[in-house]
Amino acid sequence: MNGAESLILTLIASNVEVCFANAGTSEIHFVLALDKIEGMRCVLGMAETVVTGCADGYARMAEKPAMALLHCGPGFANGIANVHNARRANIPMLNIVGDQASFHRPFDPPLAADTEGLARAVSHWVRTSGSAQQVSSDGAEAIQAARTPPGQIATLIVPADVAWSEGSIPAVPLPVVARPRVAPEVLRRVAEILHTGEPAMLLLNGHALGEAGLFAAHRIAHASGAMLRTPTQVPRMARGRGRVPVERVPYVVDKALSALSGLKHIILVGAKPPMGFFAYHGKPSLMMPQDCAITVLARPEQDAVAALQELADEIGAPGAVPVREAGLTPRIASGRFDSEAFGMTLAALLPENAIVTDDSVTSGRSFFPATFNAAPHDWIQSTGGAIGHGFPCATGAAVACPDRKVVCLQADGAGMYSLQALWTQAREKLDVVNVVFANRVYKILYGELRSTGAEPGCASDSLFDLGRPDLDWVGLAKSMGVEAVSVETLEGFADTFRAACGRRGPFLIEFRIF
Ligand SMILES: Cc1ncc(C[n+]2csc(CCOP(=O)(O)OP(=O)(O)O)c2C)c(N)n1
Repeated sequence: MNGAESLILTLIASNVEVCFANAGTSEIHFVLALDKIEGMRCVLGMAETVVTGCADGYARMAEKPAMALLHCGPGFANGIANVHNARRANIPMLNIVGDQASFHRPFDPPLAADTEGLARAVSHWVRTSGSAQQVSSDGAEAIQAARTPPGQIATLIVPADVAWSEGSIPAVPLPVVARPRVAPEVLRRVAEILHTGEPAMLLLNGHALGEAGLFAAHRIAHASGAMLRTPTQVPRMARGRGRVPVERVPYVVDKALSALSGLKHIILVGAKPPMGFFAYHGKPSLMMPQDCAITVLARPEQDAVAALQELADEIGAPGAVPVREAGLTPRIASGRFDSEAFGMTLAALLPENAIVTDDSVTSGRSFFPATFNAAPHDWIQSTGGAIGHGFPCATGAAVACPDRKVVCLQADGAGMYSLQALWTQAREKLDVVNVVFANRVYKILYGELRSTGAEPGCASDSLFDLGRPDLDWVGLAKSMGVEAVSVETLEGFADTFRAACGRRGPFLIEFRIF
């Protein structure tokens, strides 16, 4: 068999079941291998940022990598923003990048690029496979690297002659590395801090945001009085009625400083210290009191859930602590769009066990507290700040979880980066309700500009206003095979969303909020 075939067989044996792809000539032998070998679902993304965003959303929900098949350096480069988002969320990602045949590369053909250099910038593990004999074991190592906690980006570059050469055999899958445990002395040290009674906060991230981790953290908070928070954006969080409601550290520096004022200790549980997204003149980078100490309970790759459970036992927290309702009561609101009112309306209508992908930028600022009491669901955000994550992430999540309704909350400017994902949703008949917040501006950037004390001028209006011509989201969606409706009020949204949730398949609601 050839290198491409042995690699595909190795991936299938390693439980990689889906290939999100945008292939070219250098990947033709992979496509031929996929034609010949059963066991891999192939999904086309009509832009590489869709392919990598789908692979990210899939892995967040399936908790294992898909294969992202990309074309040469430029194809990989097109997908980098969403590889970056996956890297920032510690998501397992496996990129297979086809490239120039090794004997052809010295002629410097048009698509030759520093593919390794591009890959290295965003990957934890990079290799260019040297031969057909080697490529399957390279693949097994790449999967193992991707699945190494907390989740890594592995990029395997395969020259075309490595893919087409004969004499290869599949490799044996490699074991998945377990999360290392937190040392008992670290648990004791954190327990001592909590026993002092000084104001403390547990900052939770990664797999600590699953139901078990949140519940253990809740026990600790109950017994010690410590506050619980997540970072400003969450990679995936179990939320809704019966789950522990935990607020995020606010995005705006002054609001974060006020929310965390008075703290003497921040205990990191798979999280980084609370830094601002950006620096602002005269404001601190770390959004916490100057005399607050930082202690690490669990690094991102460690078993934070076990650490939280052991810490709860160590401080004598009761095993069963009722979860109190927090946040707002779900209800269908009426009138024009308002972030909080929309959140309450969504909370009233969100189907049980839904997956929410949130790339809603300024429109979504109040969604979190407003949806604590929705039906149980998972909430996914981009933690890398590269916008254009929502549509593809929702698409990949829907491939991973065909029995769950996916709700994609998408700002319009960010949505334009990767709207081709709608076509993939239609092609694959995925069960996604997309909600586009059409304010027809880059609102956040107007806000950043005004916060300097300036008023927008001609240049800022040219750069931050999305009108002239106006985007027609209903037309865009329909042209890609997705049914769509435009609404202007919360009651209109509620009716349309309810109907969209009552049917299967992709749907788009343009919420006009200009
Ligand atoms: C890949 C990438 N490019 C550019 C930016 C800079 N940026 C941040 S927010 C934003 C505009 C967001 O506008 P929109 O999605 O319409 O949301 P709104 O601010 O209107 O709520 C831009 C261009 C970014 N964060 N990521």
